[in-house]
Amino acid sequence: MGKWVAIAVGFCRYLTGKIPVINKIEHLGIAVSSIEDGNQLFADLLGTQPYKEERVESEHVITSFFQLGESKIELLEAVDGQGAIGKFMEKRGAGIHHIALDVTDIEFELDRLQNLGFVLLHQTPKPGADGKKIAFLHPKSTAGVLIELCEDMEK
Ligand code: CMX
Repeated sequence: MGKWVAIAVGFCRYLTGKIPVINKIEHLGIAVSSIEDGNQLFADLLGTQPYKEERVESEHVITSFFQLGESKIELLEAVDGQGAIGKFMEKRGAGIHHIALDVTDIEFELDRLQNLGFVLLHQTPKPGADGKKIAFLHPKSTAGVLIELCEDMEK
């Protein structure tokens, strides 16, 4: 089954001229109990200040971002218990929450990964923090690691 799906996907790619492009780890998402304390901790650790702080209402979080070479670290504080971060903090406490991969064409990657058997948490991308279109894969289909795909909306 997997082999035939891969062949079919390869054939579609040949027809459409599209190839999967996953560019880099865009950021690591780290859940913290307080964005203020997290900012202080990571500013000390990295020797640099966060370049932005942003509230994302749809995700029930306040986020901050540190640039780290080509990648970033995103800190996430839950503003209430309703979102994914609130639930994660309640269950596991602070720690690495997700790995975000920068992709060139998020719709294409979602299609490709679903065809390969990965479980999508979002069929279509939605607006996320830091000017990105985002969508997640279920950690049960990615070795227990929550994966976010993101595409720069400002490119
Ligand atoms: N990494 C790895 N596993 C995770 C996880 C994470 N971040 N969050 C939850 N899980 C695991 C749980 O441990 C649990 O495993 P078990 O069944 O073995 O106990 C399973 O997934 C189900 O977890 P849950 O606590 O019952 O939580 P839900 O099913 O309600 O939701 C998830 C889990 C991943 C589907 C949900 O968090 C989600 O949809 N996430 C995507 C959106 C998101 O994370 N937004 C926050 C970031 C926003 C941003 O970056 O701006």
